Amino acid sequence: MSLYAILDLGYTAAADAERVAAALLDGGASLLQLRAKGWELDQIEGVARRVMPLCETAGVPFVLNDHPRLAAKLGADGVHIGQDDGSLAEARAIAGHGMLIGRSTHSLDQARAALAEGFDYIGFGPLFPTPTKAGRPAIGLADIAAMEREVGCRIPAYCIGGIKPENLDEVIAAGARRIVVVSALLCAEDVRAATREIVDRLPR
Ligand code: TZP
Ligand code: MG
Repeated sequence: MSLYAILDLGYTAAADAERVAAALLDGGASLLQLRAKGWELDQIEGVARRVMPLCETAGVPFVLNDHPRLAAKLGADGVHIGQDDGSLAEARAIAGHGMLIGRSTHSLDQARAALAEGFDYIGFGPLFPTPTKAGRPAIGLADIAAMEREVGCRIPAYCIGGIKPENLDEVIAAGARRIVVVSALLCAEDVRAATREIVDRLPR
């Protein structure tokens, strides 16, 4: 089981990006995304250029949220797009072949559709209400098992949204095999220790 960490500039100051990314990587994250909602492209580029070498050294893919063109310019390993960010074909035409392209999904039907379209991986959630995506209804845990059977066995599927140490066992028991954790890591006093604690609790 693996942990996908998101360095979200809504939580982490740009000046702290390298320190926090290093802590997430050192804690055992297997994938790292830079998420910077509402930030100017040149600011995002600056942060990405500081974080990417850390990912490269750690051997962890670097994924950029939302911006296929910038992901291509940076030579990122991946780009992540939402339901309203156009088709895979459009993103692929911009990002090029060889780049991982992930899709946010918020239901079993959307997860099935992302698999059929050919996305490299999906996010599935939010499982629980979360301040990181305020206003987005929680989908609960009931569909995780079916999603894993139909989609997660074909492409990596990362359960996301409100996952924290207190509910991790419940999420795993519901059938999740990969998870994303954002605020529970970025708001921790010791980001490396919080990351390590979650990674160590994931079944091998
Ligand atoms: N997509 C669905 S839920 C979510 C995103 C980006 C936020 C997850 O953040 P947190 O803080 O782990 O709930
Ligand atoms: Mg998006």
